[in-house]
Amino acid sequence: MLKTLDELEKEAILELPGATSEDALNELRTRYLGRKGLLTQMLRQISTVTAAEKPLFGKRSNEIKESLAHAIDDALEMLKASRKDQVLLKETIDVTLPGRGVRLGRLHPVTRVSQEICRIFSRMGFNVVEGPEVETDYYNFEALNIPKDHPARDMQDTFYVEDNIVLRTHTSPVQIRTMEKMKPPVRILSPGRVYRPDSDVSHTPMFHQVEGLMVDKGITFGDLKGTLTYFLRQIFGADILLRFRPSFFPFTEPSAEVDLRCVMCTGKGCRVCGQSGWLEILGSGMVDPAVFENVGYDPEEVTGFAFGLGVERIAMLKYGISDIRLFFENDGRFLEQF
Ligand code: 2NM
Repeated sequence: MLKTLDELEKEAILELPGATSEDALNELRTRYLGRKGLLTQMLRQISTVTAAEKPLFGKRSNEIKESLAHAIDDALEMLKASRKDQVLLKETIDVTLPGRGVRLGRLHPVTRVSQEICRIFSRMGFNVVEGPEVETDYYNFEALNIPKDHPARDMQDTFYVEDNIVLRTHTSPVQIRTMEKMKPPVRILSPGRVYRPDSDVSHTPMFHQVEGLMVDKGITFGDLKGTLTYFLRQIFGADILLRFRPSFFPFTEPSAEVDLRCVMCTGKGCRVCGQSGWLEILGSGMVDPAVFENVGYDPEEVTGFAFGLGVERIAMLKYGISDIRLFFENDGRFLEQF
């Protein structure tokens, strides 16, 4: 009987290295030391052992039980320790690695130019006013003295949402709305998105405009010239050459377009200026008395000037960009240059 006890111990010791998982070790423990385990069964046979052998049998089986239990406990401990080591190894952080740089965003060039324009006029006392992008026919056309048969009202030139509802084709409706609400003196600037169904290298169906309006007693064409000249020198530099050329708009009389001596060829004639040596930069004029009547101002009492410009166009000339669509492609290689 003692011999089989030794054999049992040897078997258990041989099996131990093969139990490499917690489950395997617990299974081993149950199989040998459990209530129905091999060693327990062996102990039940103590009755078959001679009286002389009994003390030694008992002692040996207790020793085996103890040492096996210890061996299994030790193996479990080691297993836990090595698992912890593996976790620590996997989670090691190399604190000497250089940090990942935080990529900073920036303002879109159109936003920057729009803000720059607003800042220049703010310094001259203009207040920035915004308004709706979906407008009624009245505010977009009628109040601005644009007649029912005017080509600007064509489906080809205006996005119609419904009968009498349009996407604004300019920001002038904001100025009409403001004049309806306040009495002169008025000095406002209205930046914002406008919409026209055009698409080529210099037109996109949505673009940005800034329009300005100054109304008071005694405002003259001289005020218009002085204000716009000062503004354009702030944007393009003090050494630019400007030309005020007679034009026509339904909402101003007289009207003038302002041309800038071509920044590319300095007047010699090139592709950018269409060989003319001049670049059209903005439209302007003295507000037509019919517009003042529409907002309840007395054209005998007040006069005013107004102007409108395309922000993308200014940005293109300022930075030498030849295709307006670059502003809307969201290509970082383009946008990061500003
Ligand atoms: C332009 C050119 C000339 C303009 C006129 C008005 C208003 F509402 F006062 F009548 N706002 N903007 C105007 C005048 C706009 O854009 C080329």
